[in-house]
Amino acid sequence: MRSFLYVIFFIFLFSACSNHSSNKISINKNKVVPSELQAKYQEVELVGFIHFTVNTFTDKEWGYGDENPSIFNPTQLDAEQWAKTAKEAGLTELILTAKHHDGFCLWPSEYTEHSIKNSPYKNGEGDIVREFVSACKKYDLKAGLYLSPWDRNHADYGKPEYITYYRNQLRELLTNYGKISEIWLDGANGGDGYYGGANEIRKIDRDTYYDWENTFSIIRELQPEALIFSDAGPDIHWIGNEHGFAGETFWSMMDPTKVTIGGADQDYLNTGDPKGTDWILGQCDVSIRPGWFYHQKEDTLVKSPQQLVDIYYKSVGRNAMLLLNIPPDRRGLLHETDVKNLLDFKAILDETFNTNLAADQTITATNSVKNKNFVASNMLDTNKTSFWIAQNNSQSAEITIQFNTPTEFDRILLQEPIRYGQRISKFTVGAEINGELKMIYEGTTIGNKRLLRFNPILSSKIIISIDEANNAPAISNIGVYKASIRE
Ligand code: FUL
Repeated sequence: MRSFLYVIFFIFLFSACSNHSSNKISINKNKVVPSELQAKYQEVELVGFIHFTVNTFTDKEWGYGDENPSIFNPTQLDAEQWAKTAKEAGLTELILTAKHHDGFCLWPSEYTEHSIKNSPYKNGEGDIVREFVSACKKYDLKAGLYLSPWDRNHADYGKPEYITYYRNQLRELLTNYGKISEIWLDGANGGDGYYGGANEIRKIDRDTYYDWENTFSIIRELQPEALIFSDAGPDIHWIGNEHGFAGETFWSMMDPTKVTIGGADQDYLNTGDPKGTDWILGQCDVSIRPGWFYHQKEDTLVKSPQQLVDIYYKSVGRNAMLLLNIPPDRRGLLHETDVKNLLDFKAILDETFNTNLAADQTITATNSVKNKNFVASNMLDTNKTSFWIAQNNSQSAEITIQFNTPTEFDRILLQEPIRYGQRISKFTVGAEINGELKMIYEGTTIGNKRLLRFNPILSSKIIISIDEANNAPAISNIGVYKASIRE
């Protein structure tokens, strides 16, 4: 009896110790991880771009800077229509071109006459930046602003005085309009323009002229929570093309010393860098129309809902964010076709992704860390922060989903818990079809979200094999879907 009690006591002691030690297991974070602001931002996936200025009225893409402000006259402008549509389409932020390359300002800047204050819009009393920010607030959207560094109107462009002007404008925008979530800096820089009547070509040195570091510190000081977008980050970077496609392999890390704003290697931007020293999110900008600004002649060329869905797979589904441009027309409204296609795009995504066919199925994994907080079932729950992770020293693992009955599917979603870093660089997906294991997908990176598309299969077993990773592989979510017939 006595020895029996000893045995019970030792079993109790052992399990208490192992529980204790398992709770102490520390999950190694990668060296390069996102800031909390970046991690939250990436989760929102979809952002809208609003290109609107004198170009809408001159039918140009790049205004020369010599426009007479009197041409700017939207007759039915309704920023709430933009915001309401964006909200219904699942976008979480809108970014407005407060100033494009023509230098025309959509707010009554005190530093220039080339603005809305000299236009017929609201008899010169209008402020579209304010209307935009209020509409975003009403519909619970974040509001970002585009302030073109290149200014084809300003007489001082190319001289040091222009940098002071640019910073003054930035201060106006960042102090007078409440919370701004993103400042968007395009890379188009220098060339011909009006330049206060000089009508000449002005070239600048991209590396030195703008002194970006000091401009960025103004942004950080005035709006510490605003993320900065440019070719080179520091928070979000251009994806290297304007089709909305991230690379098949896409890392959220990058080496900012290898890129300059306006002069970056587009292939590098398109794939990111597994050895990158900084976490910089990828954002894929693309327009719903051929141009960035509204042109009536493009009314028949609006991207279809299916084309937009394809772009979604190649941007959000490749670990980047989608920044989709929806340009208001001369009335100041989003065109009916653009609205319809955008809402249909959202409806198709919902049809495809609303039901995770694997939700109640059985999931197991090899090499799992011995800790009840990181079990395989975390990959199928609806909690976004829970995850499964392999043992500290492993770089591979196999995850199996066993269905109760054969199930038809053609889409798989995979997500890594990016707050711990982006780890996986090689994986395959196999499925048991008629009792035989067949390879259905070979992939590289996963990151925040990876969406796999393949022809429909009927199977009751999926095996995801993670073959290479820079740290113990971890997965936060797996989804299995049957695509909407409208895709
Ligand atoms: C580019 C600009 O030149 C285009 O006009 C557009 O604004 C695009 C989003 O960024 O750099």
